[in-house]
Amino acid sequence: MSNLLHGKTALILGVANKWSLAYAIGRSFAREGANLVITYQGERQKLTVDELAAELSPTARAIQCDVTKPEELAALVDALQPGPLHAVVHSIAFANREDLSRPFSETSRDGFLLALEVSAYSLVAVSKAMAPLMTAGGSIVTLTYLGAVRVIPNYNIMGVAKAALEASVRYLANDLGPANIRVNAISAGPVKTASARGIKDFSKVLDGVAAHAPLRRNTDPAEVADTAVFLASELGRGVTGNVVYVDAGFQIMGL
Ligand code: NAD
Ligand code: IMJ
Repeated sequence: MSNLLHGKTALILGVANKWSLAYAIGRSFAREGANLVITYQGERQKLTVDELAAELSPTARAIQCDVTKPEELAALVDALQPGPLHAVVHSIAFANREDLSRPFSETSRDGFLLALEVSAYSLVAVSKAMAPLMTAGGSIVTLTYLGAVRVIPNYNIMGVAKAALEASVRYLANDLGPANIRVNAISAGPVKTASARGIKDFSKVLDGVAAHAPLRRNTDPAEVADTAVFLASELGRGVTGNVVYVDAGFQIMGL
C-alpha cells in the first residue's frame, strides 16, 4: 500500500504477544509509515513486547501502561510530549474468568465493576488523557465484539462492558468532534488470541462463523488491522461515532 500514515504518530494500547490484535494493527500501521508507541499491561510482558516493538520498526517504542493506574497513564502522556499525536488504538479488555463461564445472572458486583472499568471506562480515561496531545485532530479506535448487541454464550459481563464501550464511542465522538478527533469502534469476528484461548467451545464458535458467514470463513487479524489504518488515515475523515464490523459478514445473518 502507500504510506497512508506517513508523518503520523500512533499510540497502540494492548499488545500482549504476537497474536494480539493490537500487534496486527501495529504491523499494518508500520507498513503505512506511522511512528509507533505501543503499550503493554505489566512487567511480565515487557521482554516480549520490547522485542515486538523492535520487529515493528527501529523507532517504535514500548511503554508499560496498566489503564487502571492513573499514574501510569500520566507517565504515558509525559512520554508522548510534546506531541502531536494523530491516532490512538485501544485494544484492551478484561473480565474475571469465572464470569465468562458461570450464568450471567451470577455476576458479582466486583466482577461487574472490574470488567466495566478495564474494558469500557479505560477508553474514556485514555481519550481524556490523549485528546490534548491530538492538536492536529486525529482518530481514536477501539475494538469491540458482537456480544455487545446480541447474546453470545459465555460472553456474559463482557457483552455488557462492550455495550458500554460502544455507547462511550458515540458520546466521545460527539465531545471530540469539534477538535476534529474522530472516535470509532471495529467489531471484529472471533480470532484465536490469548483473550480467546481457554474460552469454552471457542473452536465451535470459529467453525460456526466459518460455516454461516457470507464470506464462509473466519476473520483474519490483518483485515481488522487494515480497517484500523483506514479509520486512522485521511481516508476515514468523514467517519465518526461508528461501529464498523470486520467479521466476514457474520452479523447480518438471522439464521
Ligand atoms: P489480547 O489478550 O492479545 O489483548 C487484550 C489486551 O488487554 C492484552 O494486551 C492485555 O494485557 C490488555 N489488558 C487487560 N487488562 C489491562 C489493563 N488493566 N491495563 C492495560 N492493558 C490491559 O487479545 P485480543 O483478542 O487481541 O483483544 C484485544 C481487543 O480486541 C479486546 O478489546 C477484545 O475484546 C477485542 N476483540 C477480540 C476478539 C477476538 O476474538 N480475539 C474479537 C472482537 C474483539
Ligand atoms: C470471550 C468469552 C466468551 C466468548 C467469547 C469470547 N467469544 C469471543 C471472545 C465468542 C470471540 C473473545 N472476545 C471477543 C473478548 O473480548 C475476550 C475478552 C476476555 C477474555 C478473557 C479470557 C481470560 C480471562 N479474562 C478475559 N477477559 C476478557 O481471564
